[in-house]
Amino acid sequence: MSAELLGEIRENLSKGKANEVQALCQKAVDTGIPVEKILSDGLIAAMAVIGEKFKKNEVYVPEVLIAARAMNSGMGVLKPLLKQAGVEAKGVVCIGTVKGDLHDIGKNLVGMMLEGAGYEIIDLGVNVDAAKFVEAVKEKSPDIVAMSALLTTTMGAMKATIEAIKESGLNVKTMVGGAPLTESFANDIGADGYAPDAASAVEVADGMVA
Ligand code: B1M
Repeated sequence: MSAELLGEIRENLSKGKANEVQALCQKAVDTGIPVEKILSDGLIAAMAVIGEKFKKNEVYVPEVLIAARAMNSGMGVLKPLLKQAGVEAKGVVCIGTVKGDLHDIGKNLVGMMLEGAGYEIIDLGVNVDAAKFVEAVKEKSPDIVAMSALLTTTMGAMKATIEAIKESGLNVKTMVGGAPLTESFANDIGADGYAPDAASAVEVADGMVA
């Protein structure tokens, strides 16, 4: 029964059926399946499959966004119960698109995939300058600062942000990504990690908090 229900949650999430995922999560809770199990074997497992398919170009941005929306409606049921049960997020990620850059579709996708993988996401939005990242790290003590840039002209803002974080003496990992970036650029600016796409961002984050 429990395995069947979790399978139904995965199947409906992968089809982006938000209402069904929400109802099935509620049914799973009512049936007595532990909330952590519904999260890990239902929602997170399904998002991981979507992430892998996205990486292989078997599904595209719209499907990922629709699946993430379905995941969010399931999370609406689980979140308060996870809090009550004292279940900790895998890690906390402060994410933002860097100064001068207003592109947020990729950044949002990365945030959704990370959330789907069990991270708490603090979204700082777009056009985020170094001072705002530093302030967020001081206030929220995240494990990872994740920066996105889509313009060659804003890649330099990542370097400035990493330098500002280091100068402030804050102990936080930094991850960068976005279409114009390369791994060698990420290394040059002193980032702790680089991910070419949203699914890889989860792998990189997992490596950082392990
Ligand atoms: Co703009 N834009 N845009 N744009 N735009 C590009 C990026 C561009 C390549 C188009 C082109 O000329 N061919 C070009 C940049 C050229 C360059 O510098 N290399 C460009 C330009 C020039 C501009 C303006 C300057 C245009 C102008 O006004 N003259 C202007 C800049 C505004 C600003 O930011 N200050 C501008 C404006 C806009 C819109 C507002 C109209 C809109 C953005 C809407 C929004 O985001 N809310 C827009 C869009 C939509 C695009 C394109 C068409 C699509 C970008 C996108 O969302 N892709 C883009 C051309 C293109 O890519 N075909 C273009 C889908 C998204 C899922 O992919 O963001 O790459 P992406 O994210 C991926 C990975 O990169 C990675 O994972 C994601 C999922 O796999 N990733 C990370 C991203 N962040 C990550 C962070 C990580 C890890 C992975 O870790 C932290």
